[in-house]
Amino acid sequence: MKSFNSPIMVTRPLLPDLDSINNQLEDVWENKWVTNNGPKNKELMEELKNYLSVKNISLFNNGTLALILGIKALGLEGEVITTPFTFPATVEALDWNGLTPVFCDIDESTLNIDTKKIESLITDRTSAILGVHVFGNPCNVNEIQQIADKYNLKVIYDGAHVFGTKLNGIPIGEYGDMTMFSFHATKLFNTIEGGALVFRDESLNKRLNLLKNFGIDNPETVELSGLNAKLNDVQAAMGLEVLKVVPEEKYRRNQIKQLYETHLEKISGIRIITIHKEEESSYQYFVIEIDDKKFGMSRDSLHERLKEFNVFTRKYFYPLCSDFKWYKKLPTAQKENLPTAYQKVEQVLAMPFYGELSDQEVIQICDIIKNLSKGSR
Ligand code: T4K
Repeated sequence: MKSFNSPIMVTRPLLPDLDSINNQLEDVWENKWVTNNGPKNKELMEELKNYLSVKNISLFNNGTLALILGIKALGLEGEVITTPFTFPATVEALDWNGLTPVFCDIDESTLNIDTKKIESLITDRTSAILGVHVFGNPCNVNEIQQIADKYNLKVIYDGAHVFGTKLNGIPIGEYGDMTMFSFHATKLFNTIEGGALVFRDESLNKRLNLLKNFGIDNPETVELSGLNAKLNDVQAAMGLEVLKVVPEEKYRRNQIKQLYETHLEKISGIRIITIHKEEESSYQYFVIEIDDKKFGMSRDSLHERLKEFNVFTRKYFYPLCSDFKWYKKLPTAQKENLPTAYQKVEQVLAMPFYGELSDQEVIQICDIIKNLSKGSR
């Protein structure tokens, strides 16, 4: 089996033509407004409102701070029901708000919060449900909303993986009270580091602007205790150019996805988790699940063996957040309460997935996997 000459990583940042960035930077240099809600920031905000088809948006210097301050703005208290199968930032945002996560098991098909198990976790301390659209697969938003309406709970989504996704023709940010998007370098749309909140209640705009700017209302009034979480104008300038190349990147990722499907679907013991319905998806990740008995090797072994061929997959999201040492003792963090999450976290593998991968490279990755599988031994 042929190994790659240079490493194939799980992703690569989408970088527009350098000349286009230089042109943008010339504007920033010219107007000398480089942060604190400058012209490029405002321009990006308008472009994103359009692209995401949303009314209310607020930009931040990363997705984690966006989520922390979004939760703060909503004034949540007590307990929040969430998933253990996510990037640490999701639950860390609760922690930084003094909230207790209540871990709910996940759906075995989408790997998102299992809506059938939410209701039994609700107590008189519950204030919200925090769902994550894991790997780009949307949560069961309608059922989550029904439960939230019944118990008068807020609904927040960590939408780090669903930039531009539509569900039933409706922009994903329209669901729930608030959705966070991450614009990190590893995301489909990036500002190197960055993030945004989209939200239903227009009056949150004022509060979020205060929260991300030290709580300063005007030069003589500090209204509340805030943080510094502003997206600067150099990042915004980058975003303006990246946004232009997103459609082309999505088109290419769709081709890569189809190529992976064609070659991996035939291999026993592999299930493709990321469905990516045409045009409605973010094409953020391409993720598979390994059934060790049928495949003939565990996910961990495959992950290690692929490195010998210079292919660097990722075991996102291992370990589960419920396994963090500061949450381990929570009743809802116990293994017996999270059987599906504990099973899936040992089986899931994120494959290299970015537009610059060539067809040949994708086919070679699939051939290596096929050759490592039981069927070919
Ligand atoms: N919620 C969810 C569900 C999330 O997935 C994330 C972030 C967040 C919240 C928080 O949003 P932010 O605060 O980050 O906006 C990466 C990202 O740092 C993180 O943003 C992302 N999720 C997570 C899934 O992936 P790592 O630790 O895996 O990153 P790293 O440095 O290992 O990079 C992954 C691969 O990307 C590298 O192997 C190669 C490539 N890469 C990366 C960078 C940074 C490059 O080629 N160039 C680069 O500059 O966390």
